[in-house]
Amino acid sequence: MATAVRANYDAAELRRMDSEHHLHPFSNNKQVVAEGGGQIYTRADGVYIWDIDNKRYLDAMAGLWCVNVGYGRSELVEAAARQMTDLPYYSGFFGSSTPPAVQLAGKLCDLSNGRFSRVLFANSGSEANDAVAWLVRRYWDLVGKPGKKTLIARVNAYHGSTMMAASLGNWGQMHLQGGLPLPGVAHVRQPYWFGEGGGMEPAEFGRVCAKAVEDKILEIGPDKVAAFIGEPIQGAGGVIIPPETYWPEVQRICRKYDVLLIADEVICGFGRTGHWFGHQALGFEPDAASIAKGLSSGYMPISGVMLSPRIADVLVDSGDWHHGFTYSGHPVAAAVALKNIEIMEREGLVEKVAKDTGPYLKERLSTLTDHKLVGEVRTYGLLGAIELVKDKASRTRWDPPGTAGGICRDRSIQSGLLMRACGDTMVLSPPLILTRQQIDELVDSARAALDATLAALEG
Ligand code: PXG
Repeated sequence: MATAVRANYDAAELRRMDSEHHLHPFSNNKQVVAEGGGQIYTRADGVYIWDIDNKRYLDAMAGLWCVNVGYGRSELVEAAARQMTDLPYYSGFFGSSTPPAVQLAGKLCDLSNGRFSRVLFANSGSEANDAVAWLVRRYWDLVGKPGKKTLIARVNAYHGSTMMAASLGNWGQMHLQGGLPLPGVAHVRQPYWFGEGGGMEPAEFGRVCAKAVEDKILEIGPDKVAAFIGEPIQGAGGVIIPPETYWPEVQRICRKYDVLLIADEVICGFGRTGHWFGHQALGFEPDAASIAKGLSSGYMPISGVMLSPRIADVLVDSGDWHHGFTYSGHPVAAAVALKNIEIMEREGLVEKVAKDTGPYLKERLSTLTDHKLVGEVRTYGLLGAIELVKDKASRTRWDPPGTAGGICRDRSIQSGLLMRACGDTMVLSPPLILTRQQIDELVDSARAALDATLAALEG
């Protein structure tokens, strides 16, 4: 376990270089420069992380929704070191392979309970979604339906930052800033009951949102639609948990029109929902799934596309497959992912989320609904959302959006709790090792941040 950091830098110099040379992803870089550099973190252990000034935070986001087994896992370091010593790199191209890549592919298919039979590896969630778009289009070519090219996704989805992944997503300013979407992508409404359900019961609203998928398929023409893609629970969109009716109905519609169903499991996979995969929790059976983040708990970059036999067998039978990245199935990343899964199994982390900490987080976080700022609290496994509204009864939002969320995030960080704001929704995705005591600590800190936010808004 990491206790101290080897300080081979000068903090002031590091801040200066950050401000002068580092273009931060997804950041207001002007503000970073104005503040003389960004927030620099130097070490972490369990669910806690320390910044360069040695201040400790409870990382309620597990990095960016990924450090599922928590920080400071020396077993993962050893797995990486061992693999680097044996064979630091070889590719999966031209029929080659390495033991960890093979073992990981097999293990992942086992975890899917037979739903998936093959895995194509990549290095990030964005690459996985890019690849899955390529792959489903190729599938339809091979089965003699080359017209089926369009992918349907949802508004306020996040699927990544490559040109195709950002096209599939429809989040924040990405389309505007990237000159997107690329052709062949269409969007439908999201199953966001609190924000858009109006007077409808959740079950009815779920069916209405699923019907939007059917309407879009019919508008484009079933012979032109390749697939529908969605996160089982939208993450970056604000932890949007669809009504129970939604996914089974979307699946029925996709089957009816022979449209492939893709689950983006980048956040929902690997125990986050109390199941190995989010689709198992939400009750649907996708034809393909993209995975990343929790696959290696973020210790190494690795992602993949899991394929059902329906797609996999066609691709295999077709012979040559012209797609891949130098680091697809990187042996060090695969070795770390394998060890990460071994840790999750050995410590029963998925069951722990399902039976113990998930229900406890639900119970404790829902106590915040009495707060004047809180319109709704949502949880599923160890995913949580606290949605801030201007007026509870009418569900009136903040104008401009993010007014309350930005303040709450800053107050929360100041008090030592790392929470993220998606607009005015505070989101939580803590490491799966979080204990009941740490859940209490998290909820107490969140309430203090809400109080400080209210004071700032009313002050
Ligand atoms: N799909 C989903 C569902 C994601 O959440 C990606 C794909 C892309 O993965 P990569 O590895 O290419 O980043 C993601 C990533 C946020 C935030 O602000 C969320 C993500 C990434 C960065 C920030 O909540 N999710």
